[in-house]
Amino acid sequence: MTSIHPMWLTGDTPLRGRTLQVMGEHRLLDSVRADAAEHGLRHVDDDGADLVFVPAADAGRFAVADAHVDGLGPEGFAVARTDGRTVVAYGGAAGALYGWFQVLRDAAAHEDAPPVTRCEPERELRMLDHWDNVAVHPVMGQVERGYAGGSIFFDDGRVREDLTRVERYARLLAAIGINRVAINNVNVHAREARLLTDDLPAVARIAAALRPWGIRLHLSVSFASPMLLGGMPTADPLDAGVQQWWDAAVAHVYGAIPDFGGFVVKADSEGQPGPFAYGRDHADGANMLARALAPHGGLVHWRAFVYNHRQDWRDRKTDRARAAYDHFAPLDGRFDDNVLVQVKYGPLDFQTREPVSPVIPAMRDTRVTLELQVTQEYTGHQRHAVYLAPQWREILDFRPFGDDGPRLAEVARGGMAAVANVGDDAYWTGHPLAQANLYAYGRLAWDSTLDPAVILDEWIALTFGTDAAVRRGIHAVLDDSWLTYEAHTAPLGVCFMVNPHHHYGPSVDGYEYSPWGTYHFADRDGIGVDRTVATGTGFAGQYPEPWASTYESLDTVPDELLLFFHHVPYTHRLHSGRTVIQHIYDTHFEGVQRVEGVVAEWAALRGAVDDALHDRVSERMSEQLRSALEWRDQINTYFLRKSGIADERGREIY
Ligand code: GCW
Repeated sequence: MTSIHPMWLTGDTPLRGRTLQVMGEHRLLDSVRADAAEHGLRHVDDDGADLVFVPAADAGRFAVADAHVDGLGPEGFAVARTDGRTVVAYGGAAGALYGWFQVLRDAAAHEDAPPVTRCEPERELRMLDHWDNVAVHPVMGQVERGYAGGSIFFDDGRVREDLTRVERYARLLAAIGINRVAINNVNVHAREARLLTDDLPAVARIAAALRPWGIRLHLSVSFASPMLLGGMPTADPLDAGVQQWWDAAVAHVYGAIPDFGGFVVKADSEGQPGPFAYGRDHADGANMLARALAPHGGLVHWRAFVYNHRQDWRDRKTDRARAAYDHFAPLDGRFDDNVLVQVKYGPLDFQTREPVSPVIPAMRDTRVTLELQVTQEYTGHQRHAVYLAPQWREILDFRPFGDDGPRLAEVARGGMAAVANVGDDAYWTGHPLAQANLYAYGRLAWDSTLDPAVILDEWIALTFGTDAAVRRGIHAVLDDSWLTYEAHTAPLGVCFMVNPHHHYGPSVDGYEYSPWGTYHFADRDGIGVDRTVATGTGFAGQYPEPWASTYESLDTVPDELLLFFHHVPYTHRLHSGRTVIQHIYDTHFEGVQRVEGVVAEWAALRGAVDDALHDRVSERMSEQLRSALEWRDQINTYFLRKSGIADERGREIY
């Protein structure tokens, strides 16, 4: 194995040399003991240790007040600091594990921690989905939308023999509270389908590498498995033979992996098989799998990413943004309890800026899982430094029913999932700073109210230590990076404008005459997609109030989403006071200037961080700057030529 540059939890902590006592018996407590030993703590067997882990029920013995531990759930913990001693009272063994990582976080920060920290995850399901292929796919490679090398699980057609890297990964994930990992791509090709059957012994080895860190393994499966693997003539979910096939397959999986998490399914989507072929709907399909899994405690994550990807661009009625709602909202209430309908945060596809998907508030009687994308498919392929936590916070903070209603984080009751961004790259994520996104995702899945800047502080301290210049510099690079990326790419929520297939770099009309349903309709007079109820596709009407009216009207639609909802003339004036065309020019010039500033900030950190890491980031940054210029010039030129309206400030456009 090539050397791995660790992510967080790398450095020495001031805990080295301290004594530790862990009370209780459980394999997760053994993990705490082993990890603490690795961090230089010394185990002792008396009550005098510096750091004590104790079941909540016995915490009184260490003078921890009942109020701090009352009702702690299985993953909850309280850290109490008294007289130079730290006591972690845990609800269950997983709570001890998460408590240990809290202690490490606090130690890395070198700041005075509060006397008591009580912590429980906001949601039970905190998942990462890998889009890793077993065999190298001719177009998509080893990892679909992966920008960090090969897969840590698979190598050219098989599960890796050496899973040391997976063990390290699992520990890093435990440190951010992730407890479920789906190991393979939702596009399940013929080779990958066999993970469910022939490969079970090897999959069980991966599960064994994840288990010590409290992580359950999930598999993406093909809906057509009974045909692909079982030689059956059909995969009809209402067919008794098909149901029996799944029952047996699932029983087999649990024989090999007793704590198996369940299935992730992409059905009737972008060419994947599904229930539509048999005239059945998605509830029929999902429930059939759910019933096979239920006796074993397994779950089905059933994706709502269903739309017509063979659309005719001439047809202005069909709107891809509407599709998930049209398919799924009518099924609300019909899904079994162990089905989670997994919905991408926006109605299209992980764009830099989209409104929140209306499917999530529409399905009040369904456990909806919010799906985010950590891998930077549409945000610069881990060549651009783009910190996504601010975007995720906006999504999580969205109140679908208005100011008095709950946040999206509460409405999506089925937990959180996100597409992973790591690979076998020496820095795990290609761009070393992209590690911050993985870190932030885990922390927000645990507590969606954490401040992105505070999360970044944690990551910096755990990864680089407490040097103030490093901390300031990385904040300068990352804090506003999402808005910077938005500034120099597709304007005002219009989406796409990327190169087809790989999705990197500008191509204003790349998808304009394609079957994928992602259009912007720019002509000489204006741009944008009319999704109003009054004159457009009606998508705005899929929202509950107040949003349906807010998005419907030009008077109230937020500037950043204007072109997602409306087709307007270039001379239309935004709430900001600028015209659309001037906004396009200004933001693209500003965006590039901001990237130039970021490059300078990073250059100033030479010598303050490891040289090789500095080189890697610098190399990515030259590409980020080149790419930002390319975006600026193509977008500005395109709209100058279309509109014939000059830049008020007379800057150079081609
Ligand atoms: O974002 C798109 C990607 C596909 C992906 C699909 C999905 C796994 O371009 O590569 O397929 O979404 O989410 O299923």
